[in-house]
Amino acid sequence: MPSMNRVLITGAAGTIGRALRESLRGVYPILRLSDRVPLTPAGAGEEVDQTDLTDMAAVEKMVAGADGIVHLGGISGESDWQTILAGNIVGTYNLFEAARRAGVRRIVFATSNHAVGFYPRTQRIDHRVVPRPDSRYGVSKAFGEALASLHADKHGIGFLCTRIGNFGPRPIDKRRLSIWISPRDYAQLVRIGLEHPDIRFEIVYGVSNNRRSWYDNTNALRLGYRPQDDSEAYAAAVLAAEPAEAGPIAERYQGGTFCAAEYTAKTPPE
Ligand code: 15L
Repeated sequence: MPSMNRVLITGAAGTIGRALRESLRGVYPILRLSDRVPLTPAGAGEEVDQTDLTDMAAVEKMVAGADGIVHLGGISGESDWQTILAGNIVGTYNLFEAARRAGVRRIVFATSNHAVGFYPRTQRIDHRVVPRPDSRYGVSKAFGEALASLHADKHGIGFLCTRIGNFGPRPIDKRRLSIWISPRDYAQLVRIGLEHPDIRFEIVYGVSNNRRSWYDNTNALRLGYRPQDDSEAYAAAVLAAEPAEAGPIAERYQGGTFCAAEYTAKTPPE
């Protein structure tokens, strides 16, 4: 296992970042927490940093001394092209490139179900399918996966790309019953990404053990992932509260409303 003395978390002010700050406390000697917005002051075993990922000089300072990185930073949903370009294309490039220069050995990349959102809900997909992004955001996540592959093959950084479904204490609607991940299950995946002795470039689905899953997550199981939670425990309550259907395109594809937004094709893709 690569020695993990200092682990950097980008996007540490977001929902997942705040949860990981709690669950990884004390797991590694030093957690360096970074975001472009201010964070609450550092506690024991923490370092706090404020960096905009588009500023390469600042990114280089942020990664200095890190042994592993959990990259959650950037834009976490659909946006206009300039915003996606800056946060997720330039930002991810700067981070992976600075990590390479600094000799970082391991990166867990928070990619998304939206990198493959245009697969229909009737299809069970695994980590080997080609990307089918459902948005500019999804394209940026597919870009990050490709850039990770390049840095793994050419520079030997180990990457675990976690295609996160929907992170939260409980699934919030019918679609999320298929893609939900609980905080403790995501923390387990992150630890596998940082600690597994033999990771070069891997894609896994960041989902709990959901009975209604659209994913064949064999690759995560192979790496030792044993998810503890299943959205089914919440299914009855979620379905009883479900509002009207989201429309034919949103209902047909895994990415839901991300697929339906700005949709103009005459014939829905297979
Ligand atoms: C994501 O990738 C987003 O980061 C999150 O905000 C949700 O939209 C999630 O996907 C989802 O598909 O529910």
